[in-house]
Amino acid sequence: KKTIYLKDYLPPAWLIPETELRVTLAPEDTQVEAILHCKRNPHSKEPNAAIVLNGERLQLERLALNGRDLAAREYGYAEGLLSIPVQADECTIASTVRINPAANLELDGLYRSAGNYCTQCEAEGFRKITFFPDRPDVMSVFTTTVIGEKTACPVLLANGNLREQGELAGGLHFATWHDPFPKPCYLFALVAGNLVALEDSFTTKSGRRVALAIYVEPRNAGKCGHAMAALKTAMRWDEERFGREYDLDNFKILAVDDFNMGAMENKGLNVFNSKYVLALPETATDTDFDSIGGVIAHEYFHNWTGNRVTCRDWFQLSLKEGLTVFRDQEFSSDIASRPVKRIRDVNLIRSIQFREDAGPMAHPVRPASFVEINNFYTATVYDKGAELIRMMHTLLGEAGFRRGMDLYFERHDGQAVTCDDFVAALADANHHDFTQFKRWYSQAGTPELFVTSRYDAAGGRLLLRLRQSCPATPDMAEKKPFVIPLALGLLARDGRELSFSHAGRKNPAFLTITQKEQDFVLDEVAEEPVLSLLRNFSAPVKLHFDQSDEELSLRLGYDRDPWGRWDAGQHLALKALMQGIEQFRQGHQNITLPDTLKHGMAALLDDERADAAFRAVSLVLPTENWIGQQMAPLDPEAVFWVRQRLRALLGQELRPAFLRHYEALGKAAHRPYVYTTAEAGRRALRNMCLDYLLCCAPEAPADADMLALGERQYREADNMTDGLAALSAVVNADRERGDALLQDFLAKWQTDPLVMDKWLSLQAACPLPGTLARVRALLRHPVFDLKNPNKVRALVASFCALNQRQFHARDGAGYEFLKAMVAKIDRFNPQIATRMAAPFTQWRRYDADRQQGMRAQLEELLQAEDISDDLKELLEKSLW
Ligand code: DPP
Ligand code: ZN
Repeated sequence: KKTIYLKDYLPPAWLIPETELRVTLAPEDTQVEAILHCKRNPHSKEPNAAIVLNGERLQLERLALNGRDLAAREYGYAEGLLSIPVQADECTIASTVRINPAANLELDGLYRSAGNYCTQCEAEGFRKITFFPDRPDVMSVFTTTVIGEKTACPVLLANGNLREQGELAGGLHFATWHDPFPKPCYLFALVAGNLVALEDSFTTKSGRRVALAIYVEPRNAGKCGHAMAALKTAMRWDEERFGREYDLDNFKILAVDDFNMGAMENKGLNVFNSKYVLALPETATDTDFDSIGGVIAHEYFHNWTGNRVTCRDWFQLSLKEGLTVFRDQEFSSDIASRPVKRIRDVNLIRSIQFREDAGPMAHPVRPASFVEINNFYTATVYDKGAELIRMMHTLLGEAGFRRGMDLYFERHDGQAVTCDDFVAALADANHHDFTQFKRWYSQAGTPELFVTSRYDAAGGRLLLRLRQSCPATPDMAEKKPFVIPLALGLLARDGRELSFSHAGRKNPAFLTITQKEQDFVLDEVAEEPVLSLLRNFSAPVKLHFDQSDEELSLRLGYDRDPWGRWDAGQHLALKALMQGIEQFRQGHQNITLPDTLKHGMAALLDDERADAAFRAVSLVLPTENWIGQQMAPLDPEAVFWVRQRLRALLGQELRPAFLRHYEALGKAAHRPYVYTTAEAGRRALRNMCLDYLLCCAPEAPADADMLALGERQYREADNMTDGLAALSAVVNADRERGDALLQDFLAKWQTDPLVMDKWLSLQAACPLPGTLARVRALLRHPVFDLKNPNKVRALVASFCALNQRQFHARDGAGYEFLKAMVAKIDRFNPQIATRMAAPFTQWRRYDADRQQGMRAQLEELLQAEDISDDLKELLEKSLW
């Protein structure tokens, strides 16, 4: 497969205004008959072009042009492209192909999960179902007839509204679905099988009734209530916040256990990983409940941002993903805790996206080239993409942003467009110039912002000196300055918010940085302030600004921006961690806990003004990933050791406080379990206390009383949140006691695949010695299945990406394990294999031995025969 470039984009030579499909299902031999109504594109730059259709793994039985069968010499077929010369400007192409869904283990195209049929077509799966111009700028009105056995497939679904259904000879039946909205084929979906549905309805703001249904295997009936409630909340929210109403007669969701991604927004027929649908208090944690709400909303919001207005080409993926992530973030913020949502999202950006941006796979939010598009469903395209939307929202304000969105939909409904078109709509609706801002779309790498300040007491002025730079990335050496909205506030030494003015404006929420070096003067500053910079993480940059422990403590206690409080705490902790790491590397194991950190954390724990969820998330020390990014070379053992040691010290030295809150929060519990923001927050804080209480220094034995506390919570829990938190705390503290609980958990839940994912993941993430041997043994456990992506993520990714201490063990056994897994999985599911290989891309950040260890595995993988294009792209870019 060759590299393709954004600059080579050409409009399609042919359009397909209408498509008729007739799919006759059989596990190993499904027949797909397609009729494509084709028209030359008046905007094409190739006036006499042949019709070119994509097709892979298809067994072609018949090809006809305007009703006449074509002989093999009348068309060409090579490397997945079928080319049919046509003289006229309009024609009809009919094809009949056969495919084998049962053999489809890459889970791309039409495949089987638990005996049911489903499809995944984004990005390029439709070409594995039938011959078609498989590119998002060819939008077609689809009419789909699904034919299946009445007994095996009582339910037959496709996109759109039901037009007809009935019986056929031989125990078969059919259903014909018509989707009136032209769509690219990546949004096509077909579902069939023995399914049951939770049904409901939603009345739109204009009074139309929409039938809602969530389809699952019969054993999962009764687990869809939360997903359904979330869907209805999301539908209402999109009407209220963005004025977007749903457009079909029905909205259907299918949940399957075998799915490469989280979920897929096919028009009117979303297909979901069951992880993001199924939930009962006994089987799902509060975090699961949260993410179900977020993903249901995300896919639903795609109906407008992705489906009604779609992408011109796959370089524009962030057009729909960045924007839809922004929308789902806003949804979650509006229905639960805005600060906590922001903190979680920023943690993801710093831990995952910044690292990606600094590695060999770095790419701009709108990539300029790629080999395999599946490799670009990344934190950069999704989450940094959402940060770009958020910055534009900041620059325009809520009302201006909404005006821009309205103009975007007005201009582009029914079209396949670009990120430039989106930004132009925001700009035109507000007469705002985003020309320089757009560098965020084309320049990869994380900008660094260096700030110094000087207070001029006589003039009551604060002078800010700012400098920005952006490291080189593999695709680009020199970066031009970015537009950076820097939100800020000033604190007095007693914690009050201080007022100031800038350029004649009173207390502006942010300054707009546009130059490489830029000075700002803030006036009317009554006393020397403590600065709160980058409030609410107003731009995805690394901020370098020296603040003393005292200043950070003040912000941790009093910053009016909750994100700023959290960030100050992270900063304070990071200073302690880096100091400890320095000592550890010099051979000292007796790392001590700085008083400022201890007192800051203690005050936060006791701060009843702040809600419990905020306190819980703010008590978490910086992630290993984020700490690791401050080090060169990265020493994962030191990072783990010192972080764990500081956690254990906090747990010991603040034990009375943690115990007091633990007891009080337990008494305050609502019984039985209810999932509400307040109750989830209370559980989060209580479980955070438990986690600290059970935390012991590396290689030190756990405290017997605290272990007993964890065991008691495990036994008494009436819900998965509390049960799993206790299980995890005990497992990480003590092998033997952990094993006893793991046995109990297995016996209780072995028939529930999603709960077993938790069981696997917890064991793989355990930092205690012996975990790799455990993981290897679990590969042969009956609940494990290498063909199931959730299982692979639970075991392999939890070990290789979450358990950095054991994965990076000096003997290289972790590397050997990952290589073997990647090689094995790549033979049947390249997308998952390539995702699993991600930890190897970071090899250059480590010491010479680990570098050598990882590099050798990358080279070995590359030398193997027949590796997928997906994996090959990752390996070549990593080794380059
Ligand atoms: N299904 C994936 C998502 O919604 C890709 N579109 O992000
Ligand atoms: Zn999406």
